[in-house]
Amino acid sequence: MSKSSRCRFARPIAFGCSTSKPGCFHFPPSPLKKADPGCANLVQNPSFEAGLAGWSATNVTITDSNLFEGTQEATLGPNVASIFQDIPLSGCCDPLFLSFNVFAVLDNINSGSLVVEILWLNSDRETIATGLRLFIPEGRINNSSRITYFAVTDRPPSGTTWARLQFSKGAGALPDPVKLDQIILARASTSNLVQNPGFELGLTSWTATTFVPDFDRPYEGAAQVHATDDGNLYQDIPINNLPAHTPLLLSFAASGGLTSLSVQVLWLNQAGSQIGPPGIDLFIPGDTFVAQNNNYLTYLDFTEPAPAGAVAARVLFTDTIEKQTDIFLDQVILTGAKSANLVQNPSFENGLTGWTAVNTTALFSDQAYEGNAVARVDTTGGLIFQDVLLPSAAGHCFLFNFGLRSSSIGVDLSGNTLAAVHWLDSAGREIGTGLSVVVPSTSLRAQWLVYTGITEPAPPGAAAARVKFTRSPGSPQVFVEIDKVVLGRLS
Ligand SMILES: [Ca+2]
Ligand SMILES: [Ca+2]
Ligand SMILES: [Ca+2]
Repeated sequence: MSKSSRCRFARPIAFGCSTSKPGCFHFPPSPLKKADPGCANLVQNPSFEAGLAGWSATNVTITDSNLFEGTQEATLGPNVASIFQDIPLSGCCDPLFLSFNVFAVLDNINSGSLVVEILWLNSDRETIATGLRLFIPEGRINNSSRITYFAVTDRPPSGTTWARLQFSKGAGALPDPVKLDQIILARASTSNLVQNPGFELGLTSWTATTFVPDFDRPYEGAAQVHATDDGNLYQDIPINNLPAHTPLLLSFAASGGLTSLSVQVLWLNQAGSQIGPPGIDLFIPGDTFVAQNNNYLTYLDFTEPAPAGAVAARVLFTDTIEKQTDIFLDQVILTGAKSANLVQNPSFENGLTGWTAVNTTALFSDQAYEGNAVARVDTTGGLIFQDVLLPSAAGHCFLFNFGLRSSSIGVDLSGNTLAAVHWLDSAGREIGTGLSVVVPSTSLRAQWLVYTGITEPAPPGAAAARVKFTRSPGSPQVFVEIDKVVLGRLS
């Protein structure tokens, strides 16, 4: 047995255990260990539903107040704290896509900073390179709204057999604990194609009117961009080194006042002219940003496959100031992907077309997560689902993403919402569950929450995915809204 294959069965439960080989931790396979993680979520116990099993943690406890997903979450701190997990990588060297959700305890006034790292390790569990180092400045994680982060690593160097995913928290103003939940790490098709994606080099590689660099508590790093007037910001990103007709994944973070934002991915030909309709065309109303209490809201979507002749993708942000306010942007991600968003009428802009609903209506909203309409589930409970055709799905994993909020403020309860992806055979019969996301009643604060998951590989015979949301009754008058449902292939 080779060194690397022996190490791949090790578990990073604790340091200092007996080991026959320095640096290589020999533990029996844990019940949490997946046989071959493949394209699925590579993180073991990613939502802390089994406490800290699979994680190595210092000053981290498991808590259950104001949850994001499931019944438990990790709370880092007070003061400094860290948590990490070593993840075996079967087959080198795809970049990895990362997502996680952070929040502060209710009486938190200023959390410490958070550093999120992905380190590439060799078979002896020695660090050979850094794949990602994301810095979230002190005070950005607060109790006014949750943030779902997205990031993509570099391509790991050859010899990488493990990825170490690590969160380290600095001390803030007490009480300063940071809550962490719903961690996703999955294979991506490419690393981030955007140059200077987090504006750490100001406007280098970008073309901007009115947007200027800004350094006040960004989403990540030490810089963001800021506009106080109508304007736009764009970057043209070569895609002619990708296979023809490649779809792309776009993500970004935005915050601001009463300022609406249009976000497009446009296809450019060799002459630099736009061809075909936009690959992505999103609209975020100004009132939506206001409702987030000046904290960042993140987005993720897939383009249609690039049209013939496309050599570049232009990522274009256009802001419209509705009153004398402003807008901030940070962390723009564009990677190759393997499908468009497969959901029909994903943002309810065409009412409930394509969806089957009970006690759920589509309606116009000034505070839609995206566009001008949302699906609203009644206070008595209700459901909505769509069967999404999946061409050649078997063995592939799908990224699932949606925005959800309730009208609840304070202690009013919204009921539980269960979101899931079920596999269907060609006769429309359910043949398995790909993913289940539990949105607990207590997690909702009248703001948009961004949920993301990765399904398990689709089983043989899977011809469609049933994307469904089911909500139990909450307090009278408290409804739940769902918007912009995404199901597509990262890799
Ligand atoms: Ca959880
Ligand atoms: Ca930044
Ligand atoms: Ca919408």
